Amino acid sequence: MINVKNITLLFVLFGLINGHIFSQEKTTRISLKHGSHRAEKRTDAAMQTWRAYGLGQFIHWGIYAIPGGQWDGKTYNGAAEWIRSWSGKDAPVNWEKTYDNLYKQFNPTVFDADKWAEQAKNMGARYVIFTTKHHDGFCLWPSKYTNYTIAKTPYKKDIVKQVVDAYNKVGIDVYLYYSIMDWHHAGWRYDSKTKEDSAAFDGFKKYTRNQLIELLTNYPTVKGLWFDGTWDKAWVKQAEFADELENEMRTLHPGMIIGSRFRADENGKRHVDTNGDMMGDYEQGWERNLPNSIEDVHGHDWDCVMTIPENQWGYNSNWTGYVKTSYNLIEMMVKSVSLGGNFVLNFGPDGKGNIRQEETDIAQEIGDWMKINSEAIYGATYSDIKKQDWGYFTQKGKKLYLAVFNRPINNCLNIELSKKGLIPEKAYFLAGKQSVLIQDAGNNKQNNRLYNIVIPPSYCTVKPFVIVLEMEEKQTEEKSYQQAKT
Ligand code: JFZ
Repeated sequence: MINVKNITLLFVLFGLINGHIFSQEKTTRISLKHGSHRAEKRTDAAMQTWRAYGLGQFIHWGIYAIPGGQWDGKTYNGAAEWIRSWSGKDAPVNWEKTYDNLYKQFNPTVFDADKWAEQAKNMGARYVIFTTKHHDGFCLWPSKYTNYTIAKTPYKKDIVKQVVDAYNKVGIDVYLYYSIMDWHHAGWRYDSKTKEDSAAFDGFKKYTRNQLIELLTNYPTVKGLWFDGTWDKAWVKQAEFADELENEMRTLHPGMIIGSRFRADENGKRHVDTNGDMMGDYEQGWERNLPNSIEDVHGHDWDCVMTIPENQWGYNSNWTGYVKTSYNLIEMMVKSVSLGGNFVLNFGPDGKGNIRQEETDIAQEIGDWMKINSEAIYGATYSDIKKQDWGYFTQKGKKLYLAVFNRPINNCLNIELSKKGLIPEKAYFLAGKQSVLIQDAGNNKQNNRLYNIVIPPSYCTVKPFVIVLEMEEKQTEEKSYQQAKT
């Protein structure tokens, strides 16, 4: 007799026998109403531009920059822009009465958007992501839909507009950061379980839609939106609403770029939908964290957003813990590009609009490096060549860039070229174009070609550097024949 137990057993056995089938990629696709809009990567010009950026700047600015991680002489242990969420027995109370009035003091008299843009340009950033509204709900543009904006501060002037105009003027593309989660809006809910909750959340949804349409209308030159604060249940349940809103935004603003952190599908799946397809135009999950291999990237476009200190996005007057150096950050940028992604470095200006000295120095040092080596970054991407311990490969057409971070004592940068039909023609430093010896090191067991690119022993530097390897498409038969004769 077939009972439930037997059926279960049958399924288990069937499952074991066919385990390899189930563990492979799903072949049957579920039809989704609110899943990804496309299974393939975008190929349009706007997305090609995005892909070629290499380096971006993030700016977290808002009224959290006033306390800068300190409240009533006490230090908040989390990220400075999260101070309003500080709770527990030692935490100050009544944020509604205190933090939510900080805007009355917001008067960034030294804020100079042109100066920021100039610095970003000098660093080599080709796009900027700017916080219009963070989790605290305060709006840096004069939104029609709330009084909780820059217009009600002593400063009054539209900050988003100044940033957009200044960055556009120096040729940097602007993306607007927008947090869906909003600690200030009366209708925001983490979850909505009751009728009252959903009525309140409906109001919040309208507000969100209005503000997003407002941002795209007010600042038509922006290239896209960078969403955050979308992980809570109440929002995750809004698959239909968010999908419609995405369509509305894309219709209003053709070519715009949105990451994978805006909306969930109808099963609550985020970043990738139930079929495994990415939601949005690129993967937006590399947060202070980098992929280690191309497999980690799953063929997606992606960006990495990175802080200079450990986990501070908004201004914190007191950076503690390990603070990255410019060479750490340059290595992360190169690694990002070598794995086909963009690298976005965060800045947190203070309450007056000043960019702190540590960030200024780092921007300068990255800029100095980029002035010489940006060819290995802009428009360059993943190269299907085996990674070596001395550093990273990036590639643009037939040019390979060898970015050296760990110089070998023997000065030999070994490379292994596999079944490519490409052989190295000439090698030279990106800085100064001084040529570098290419030494043929024979074949290995897999019959791949090995070469040593020999750094002149007299070459002395304390900085990471790049060697260009120009490749030619040539038949390798002749060479292997000659070798066979010896
Ligand atoms: C979020 C914010 O909470 C934070 O304040 C900052 O704005 C940052 C850029 O974004 O923080 C996150 C969001 C997602 C992850 C980690 C931190 N994540 O996916 O690992």
